[in-house]
Amino acid sequence: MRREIKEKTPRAVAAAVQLPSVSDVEFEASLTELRELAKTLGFEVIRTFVQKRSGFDTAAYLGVGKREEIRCFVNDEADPAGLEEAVQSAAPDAGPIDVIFVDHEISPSQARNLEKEIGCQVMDRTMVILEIFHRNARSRAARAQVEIARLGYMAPRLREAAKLAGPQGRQRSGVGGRGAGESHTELDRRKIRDRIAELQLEIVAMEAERKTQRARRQERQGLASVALVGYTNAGKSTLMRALTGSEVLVANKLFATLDTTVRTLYPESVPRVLVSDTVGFIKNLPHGLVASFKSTLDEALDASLLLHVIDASDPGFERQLEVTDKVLEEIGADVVPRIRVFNKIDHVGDAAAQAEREAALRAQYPDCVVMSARRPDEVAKLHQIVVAFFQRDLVEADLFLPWSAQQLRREIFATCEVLGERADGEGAFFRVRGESHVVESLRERFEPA
Ligand SMILES: Nc1nc2c(ncn2[C@@H]2O[C@H](COP(=O)(O)OP(=O)(O)OP(=O)(O)O)[C@@H](O)[C@H]2O)c(=O)[nH]1
Ligand SMILES: [Mg+2]
Repeated sequence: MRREIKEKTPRAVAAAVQLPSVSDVEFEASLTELRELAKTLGFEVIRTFVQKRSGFDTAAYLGVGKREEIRCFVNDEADPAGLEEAVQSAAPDAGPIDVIFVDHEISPSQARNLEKEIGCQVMDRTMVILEIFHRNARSRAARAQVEIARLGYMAPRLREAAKLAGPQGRQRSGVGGRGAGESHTELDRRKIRDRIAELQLEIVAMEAERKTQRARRQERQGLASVALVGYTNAGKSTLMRALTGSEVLVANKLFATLDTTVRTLYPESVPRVLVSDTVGFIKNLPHGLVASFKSTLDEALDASLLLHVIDASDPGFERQLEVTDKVLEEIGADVVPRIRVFNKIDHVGDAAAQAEREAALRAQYPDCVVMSARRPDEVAKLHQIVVAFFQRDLVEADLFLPWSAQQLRREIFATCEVLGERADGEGAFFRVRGESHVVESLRERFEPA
């Protein structure tokens, strides 16, 4: 009885075409990632079908033979060309296949044809990513941005559905406020356009609000800020937690973080450093999402330093590193100083393998940091490196504060490091270290003209 009540994990297969320009390693890494994405959505991928082709099949992405093979597998029929697989699929735990995941963005008509022929739902890479973003979006801004991207993805697919429905899809005029000869789809498309416009207005308003907040924050706390950027699941939020002692969401799934969070580096330093956690990158991020998440990544553009976090234990880390570099370039953040942080070194085999990987990384990327977010001493070292970066430009100076202005004493301690203090009949003398503009503005305010 119990077994029947228990919800079954939906089952799926994955499929991909390998183009001649794509190496085996790259192809495999991308497929592994697709299966990871599917898992994040709660699916169990029980089989992967691959095919080498000079191009995608215009009608249905995969070639005829491969489609037939998948159809047989999904429908549990004997495949004349692959009897062995059919036997395998007839195992007692076999259940229906709910979805076929495709590792490229395919056209609406390719998806429809594939769906009809194989007899189960098709989800392409873009749709999978959109769905994950949709589930994980928390803030109002993130939700609006994801909805825009989803609507943009859906619009041409509705058109496709209408084409298939044929002339019956057309409705007589005047019904339900529809214009003359306007079909359901046209109406839906108009609704989608209106909704997108509405959401865009909302986002503009929210952005304006955020800009003011950000400006206020920077004014209040100075400009020292560092942003954690990098591929999804690299460990950005884990490092954020470790560096700031805060409780941000950490999860072993893709795109756990969709909003930028900002916290103060802890233990606090002079100058105070703000750390922001950002949305993770991925290969072929749907275009709609690149644009809509630009505002989230703007935080990275504002930062004075980027910590580019890379999962050193992932076999595909080099590809992931390139993707992040490319996106940063696209949003114009490639001019921001950057430190490469190779994380999860604890996850690279045994001690010998870790040492070997570390040496290789250091040779290839001078000035990089190799560490594990799970080792407090290594987190402390990263903390030091960040602080040192912001202290590079600090100046030492003497400040004099007359007794009449003692209420400003707190401000000195809040914004500078006080190296020494002595007093005489007139007031107090401070030897301080701080950012030059901070020291200058303190001096202007304290010292009588
Ligand atoms: N072994 C090991 N695991 C780590 C390390 N850092 C993070 N992880 C794990 O990696 C997974 C992903 O970590 P997150 O911090 O959520 O990754 P993220 O980069 O914020 O991911 P998104 O928000 O999805 O972009 C979690 O299961 C972490 O516990 C590390 O140094 N070593
Ligand atoms: Mg995260």
